[in-house]
Amino acid sequence: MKTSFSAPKVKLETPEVLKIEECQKLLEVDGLVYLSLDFEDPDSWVLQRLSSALGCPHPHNVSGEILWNVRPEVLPGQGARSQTALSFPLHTDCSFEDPTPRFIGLHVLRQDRLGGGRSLLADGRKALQRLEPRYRQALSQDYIFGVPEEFHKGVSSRRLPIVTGDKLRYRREILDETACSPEQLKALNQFEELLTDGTHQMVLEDSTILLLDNCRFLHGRTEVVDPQRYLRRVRFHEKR
Ligand SMILES: O=C(O)CCC(=O)C(=O)O
Ligand SMILES: [Fe+2]
Repeated sequence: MKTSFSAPKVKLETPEVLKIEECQKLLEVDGLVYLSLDFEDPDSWVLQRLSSALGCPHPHNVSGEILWNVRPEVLPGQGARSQTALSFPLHTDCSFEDPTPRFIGLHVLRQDRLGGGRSLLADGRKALQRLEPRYRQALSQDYIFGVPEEFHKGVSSRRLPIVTGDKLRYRREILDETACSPEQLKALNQFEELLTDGTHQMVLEDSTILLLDNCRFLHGRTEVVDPQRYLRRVRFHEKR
């Protein structure tokens, strides 16, 4: 695993100037952008504004909430993994939904001050380019994605391809590997190796926002150590 990583950076000096075009371009070309805020934003106003200027926000639940708290407030098994202190292997968000939100954003209200909760990032497109063509073909076939219980909405699994053109969805732990062909399993293993090889660690600092192309970059985190670590998340679709 590579240890340091330099995402394209944008500095916001005031909430009046959100540099939307610059962010849009960076998301399109580089697949990610790391913003630092020179002002207080306790309500994640910037994150909300960015998500609706760059796309269409995707509600997290039936009550239509756009912002989701990511902090260690439940025990493993009692809610969404993002709300536990557990580590999170590389994944794309909502991999089991169709369509998946194209982008995600994370606003850091308080970083883990005890050295945990480090972000893991991997450019899935680069991994796909290095994958043998027959495995790329296998990843374009349907896999069965289990829908985590807390997100069921009446459906417990979906058949979906991991790769569609140059877009991908991925979360290995919810794939039904017993339903995979031997070729599909080999493809998963090679893809995972390439991802691991290209994984970077990044410490997201207080008052920053990370925007990711969720169909290109995979993200994850190491175990959260600081009970006060606090991020807010948005997901959003491309503008139609
Ligand atoms: O806690 C983090 O750094 C990210 C958690 C995560 O993957 C998510 O909220 O989607
Ligand atoms: Fe995630």
